Amino acid sequence: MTETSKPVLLSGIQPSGHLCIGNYVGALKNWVTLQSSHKSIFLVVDLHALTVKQVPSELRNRCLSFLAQYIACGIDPEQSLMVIQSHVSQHAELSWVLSSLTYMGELNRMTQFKEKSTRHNENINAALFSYPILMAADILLYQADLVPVGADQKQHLELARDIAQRFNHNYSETFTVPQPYIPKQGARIMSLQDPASKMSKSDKNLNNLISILDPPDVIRKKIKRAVTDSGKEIIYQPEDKPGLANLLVLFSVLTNKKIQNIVADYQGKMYSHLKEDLGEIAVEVLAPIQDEYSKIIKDKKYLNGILKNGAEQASYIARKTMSKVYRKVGLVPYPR
Ligand code: AQP
Repeated sequence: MTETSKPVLLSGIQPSGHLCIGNYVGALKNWVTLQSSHKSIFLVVDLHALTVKQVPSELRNRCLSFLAQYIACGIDPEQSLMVIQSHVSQHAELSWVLSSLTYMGELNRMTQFKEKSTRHNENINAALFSYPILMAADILLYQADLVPVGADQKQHLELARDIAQRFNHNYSETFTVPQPYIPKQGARIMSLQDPASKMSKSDKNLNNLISILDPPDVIRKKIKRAVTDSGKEIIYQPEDKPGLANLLVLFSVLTNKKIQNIVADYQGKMYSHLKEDLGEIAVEVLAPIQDEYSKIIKDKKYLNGILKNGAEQASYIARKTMSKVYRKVGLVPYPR
């Protein structure tokens, strides 16, 4: 397959909190698998991060840190574009146009808005509400065919598809209607202390998540302390034993072993055995990533080179899409 005939893959993560094992399993790991068969663009979506309060200097550092973690996890800068969202101004421009095609009722139905406005009830701002429109713009700007995400983003992706179809219907064929790629397993890793909630990278309780950069002892300790039920038997029953089921899912995605085989291996053993082994497995998966990260993060020239190249190539595609969009909706072209 030639570079130009490859389907376009786009995904992004907002630089908030600590990139966690949920993001790794639900998103990053799949980006790495899919990058060679696609023309891939991976975003650090910094404009999205503004929907919750940020400390500016920390946000700035986190953008570079996330980029370095993408590379340490296996994203190849020779193969894929890596872009900071705010470096391509067309994201915000397209978002404005698409907001004129999105209904309040649609945004009102978004469960992430409901969940985040409960979590950040001191700051329920308009951007938090219109976040899915900016996400649609991120995707449609690059005519993405495939968008790998965790299960929590499925609803936003469906909205992006609806908006694309609406635009195409109103103004003629313009946008590719994107397909979601949701992993069969690991699409929703749960919080370690509260297995009824999703593991989230900006959770204030750091015991709820395993950060990609957590030191080995911290990883072991967090898994050891993960909430499970008071039973003894190791079986996979997400309804009755959600904490244990979450650990089994993690075990399975990190080792590529089937859950039923893991359950069989641990017959007659205790939860503590499973937790101990899972702690070692997580350390083994994350240690090489951490080593790589510690080298990359020091090389600001290398990182800036990747960002410059990413912004230039992404802007080229984005300008093409935007001039088409502005023309179709009836705006006057810039005089030449
Ligand atoms: N627990 C999870 N299990 C599997 N996948 C997950 N993702 C997030 N949490 C899990 C996926 O990781 C990507 C990150 O997307 P995002 O940065 O836009 O934020 P999010 O979906 O709101 O993720 P977080 O971790 O919950 O961020 P915070 O706490 O900062 O809001 C997406 O592909 C997501 O599906």
